[in-house]
Amino acid sequence: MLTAAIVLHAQNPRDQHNTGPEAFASRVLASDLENPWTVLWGPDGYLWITERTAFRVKRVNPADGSAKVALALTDGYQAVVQDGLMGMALHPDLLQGRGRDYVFIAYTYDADAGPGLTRRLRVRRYTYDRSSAALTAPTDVLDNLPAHDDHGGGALAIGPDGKLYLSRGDLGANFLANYCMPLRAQDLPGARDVQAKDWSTYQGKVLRMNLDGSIPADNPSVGGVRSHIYTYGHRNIQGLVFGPGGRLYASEHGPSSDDEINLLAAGKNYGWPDVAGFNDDRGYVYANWSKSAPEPCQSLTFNNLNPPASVPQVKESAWSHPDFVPPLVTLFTVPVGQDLRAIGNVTIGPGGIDLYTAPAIPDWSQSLLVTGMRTGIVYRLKLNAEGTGVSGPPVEYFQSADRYRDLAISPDGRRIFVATDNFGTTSDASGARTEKLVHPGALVEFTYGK
Ligand SMILES: [Ca+2]
Ligand SMILES: [Ca+2]
Ligand SMILES: [Ca+2]
Repeated sequence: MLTAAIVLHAQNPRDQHNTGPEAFASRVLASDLENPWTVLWGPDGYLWITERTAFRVKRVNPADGSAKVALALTDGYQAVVQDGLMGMALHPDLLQGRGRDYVFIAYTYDADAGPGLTRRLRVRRYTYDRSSAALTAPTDVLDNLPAHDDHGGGALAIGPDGKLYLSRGDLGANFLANYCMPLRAQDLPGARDVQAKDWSTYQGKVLRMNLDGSIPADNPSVGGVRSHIYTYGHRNIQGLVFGPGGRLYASEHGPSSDDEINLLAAGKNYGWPDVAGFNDDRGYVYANWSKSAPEPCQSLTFNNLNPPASVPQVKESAWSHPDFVPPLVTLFTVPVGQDLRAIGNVTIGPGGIDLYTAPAIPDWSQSLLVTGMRTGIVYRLKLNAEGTGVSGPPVEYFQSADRYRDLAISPDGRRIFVATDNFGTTSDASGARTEKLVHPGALVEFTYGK
């Protein structure tokens, strides 16, 4: 039996490690952060961090870890693990003396002024005031975006086209406590919805907006309607980064398998929930709990991998769409002939994504770096020359019993800063599940060549 158990363990691709050879020194730069979510290297040479649960934007000095609070938001609402102050994007003109010292944030709030709760997400612009080192002059960009208690997306990026990109998750529909909530990642707005500013279909999407929140004239027409929707069919994207040629890469959570790295293209369909990862019938079948019949969904007990017969199930290969785009890579897909129920989840829990462009580390230039929250690993994925694919398997770095949430890279490419969750589940060095985090709520610095 022992031999069989070892074989099964080895079949989980998440536990078949491919560790990079480079040496790094590490130190904890800051250890008092409250659920950091986004970390960016700013034009002032500081690390700009959002604290999800504290609703703060902090600027951390990379020399000594000292922090200054640039913003303490007072009108947010946060209650669960996928809401609060999440995404942040720095305008490329920030601190360039061009009068556009803009910082954009995405956060959840309660749209019900009374005792009721109406969860929504808002994108807001601030202007950074250098003399007071504070974010001032709040201006709402786009609000009333659907939000819920799970799968909140929330990644924000500004493109070389001067547009804002925002990920919205599927709100956790058709899953766990929300198993009877219809999953709307494939739903698209009609012209009248857009006219009425009804954004209720903006779940499971990536949105593209002008800096004032309006719909860009060159947004794709999806299903015959132009809206904020840039791409759709997403489960939960928590990382966005632009690469050469204006290419936009996303890190997306899969269900029990098939976390994805996607190259986003206007108007395309990324498959969820009909397909997870590639259209390969491996480890995933779309079970639509809200359509259970004749037993109503509410009468059922949720079981992700064993839905009862009343729940309609559709194989991936029974679905096709002309605009479907498969991921560049998955982390990971269930091996051929293997059953997810036997090997366990093969997901990494992808958080943030960044692009390494410096020459400092040989062979690293034009690599995507992705954080694994569930594995405590940073994965490096080398892009091909065109940036349209990934060459070779992911290479692993920095393994620690930590939930690596997001990362930033110093401009010289010698230092990588990784922000960690304060609580949750990850893996220890043996791959075993643990909730004992080594560096909760921290910013850990890894310096190359030491
Ligand atoms: Ca309220
Ligand atoms: Ca997909
Ligand atoms: Ca699949």
